[in-house]
Amino acid sequence: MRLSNYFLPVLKENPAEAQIVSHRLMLRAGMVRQSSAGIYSWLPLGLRVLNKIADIVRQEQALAGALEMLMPTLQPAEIWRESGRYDDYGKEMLRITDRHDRDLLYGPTNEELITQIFRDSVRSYKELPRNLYHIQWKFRDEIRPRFGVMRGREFLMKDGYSFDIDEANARRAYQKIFVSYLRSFKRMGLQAIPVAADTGPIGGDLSHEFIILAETGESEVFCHADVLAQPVPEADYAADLTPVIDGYTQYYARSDEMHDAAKFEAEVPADKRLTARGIEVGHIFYFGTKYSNAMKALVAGPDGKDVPVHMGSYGIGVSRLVGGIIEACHDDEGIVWPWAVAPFHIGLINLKPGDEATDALCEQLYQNLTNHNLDVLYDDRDERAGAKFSTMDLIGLPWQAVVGPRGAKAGEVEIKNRVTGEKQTVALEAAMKILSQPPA
Ligand code: P5A
Repeated sequence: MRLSNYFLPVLKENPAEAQIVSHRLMLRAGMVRQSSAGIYSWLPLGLRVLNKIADIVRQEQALAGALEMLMPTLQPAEIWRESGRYDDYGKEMLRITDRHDRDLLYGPTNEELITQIFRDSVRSYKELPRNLYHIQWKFRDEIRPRFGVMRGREFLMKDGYSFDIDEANARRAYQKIFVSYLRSFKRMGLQAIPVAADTGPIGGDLSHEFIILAETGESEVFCHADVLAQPVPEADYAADLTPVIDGYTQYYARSDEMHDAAKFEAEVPADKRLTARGIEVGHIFYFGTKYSNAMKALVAGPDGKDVPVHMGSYGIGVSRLVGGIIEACHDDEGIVWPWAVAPFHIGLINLKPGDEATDALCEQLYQNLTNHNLDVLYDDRDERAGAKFSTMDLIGLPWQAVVGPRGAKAGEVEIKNRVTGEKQTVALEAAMKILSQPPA
């Protein structure tokens, strides 16, 4: 992508409304713009990151056997009356009336809608297990939307739903998603801590939140430090996952909502007690037959008798993760993207557009890198070098490749590692090799 054709409205000044670093940097780097409280437009650079995160989620869900679908943002009120949540949900639910006076709502989550689809389509245990998910915008009319995309009113969620014949099978479905979430967050460059959680308005008795550590996080985590040393599991979903899950859940790990100070002190030796702030990036639930009973989602079991299906639901805050990753990955100059979610891998800076040798070397590098499936943002604008450097530092692409007239004559490129700040000057071929790998 040539920056001369791109839409990257960066801000020089810190926006006064942004209280935390990720919000500030997302506005300054031209990733998002607020349209009203807690509702954002995603500009091209921000959307690229959002899509990269969603794609990692998709790949890991596919490995775990979950199927992607797409449900609408607007839902009929009736199904929420059936489950009993229409009134329970209160003011967080945005209610809408259409021209025929029918009650609709902008979905805050999709347990009811997926249960309706399931009950109308599946009749027998032979069609189980199933796990269906979508990545769709949600609306919750939060009293205090804040911290940019971290606590929005409209936000992008991956939400998945599992269907099983009994509790034992449903717990296995839960374990698979537990593993897939650890793997997904790891691929985004994050270490997520699974903590025992409250089920809130979703319901059920088994639940974990996935929390990444960040000073500005809204949650407080109390855990045994050894949770952080657990290995990221393999995607071996045919294996018994209980040992992997036990590896994590054997230790005390809770957020403020469920914290029990006496238990924490009794179970965790003083030198292993970790208390920190964090961001909830995922939340999973096993709630048994809560919705299938209320909404009559029954399947015939092996003995021919109808039984309510056992369900779980699994959420990842896709748009929240964009902010969460920035909280974890930035420095004084700006964002420092992990390779896997970087909007572009390489920022190519032409120090003298119009200079024949410089243009030629830049074009060659741009074409070669692009042909190798690397995402390159080529700053071909007629701008001051200083402004180009600070924009690249701000938007945080993992590599910068700088070409000026002197280097161009010698066929050389200056490469900067955005993570370490380290610079090296190399010939074109060596540059290609270095730039095609994530920086160390
Ligand atoms: C699980 C999937 C649910 O809604 N139903 C379907 C269950 N869980 S949850 O914890 O309420 O939300 C899942 C994740 O969505 C993110 N999230 C938000 N992100 C931005 N702004 C918000 N206001 C917001 N609310 C929830 C969180 O990452 C949460 O873990």
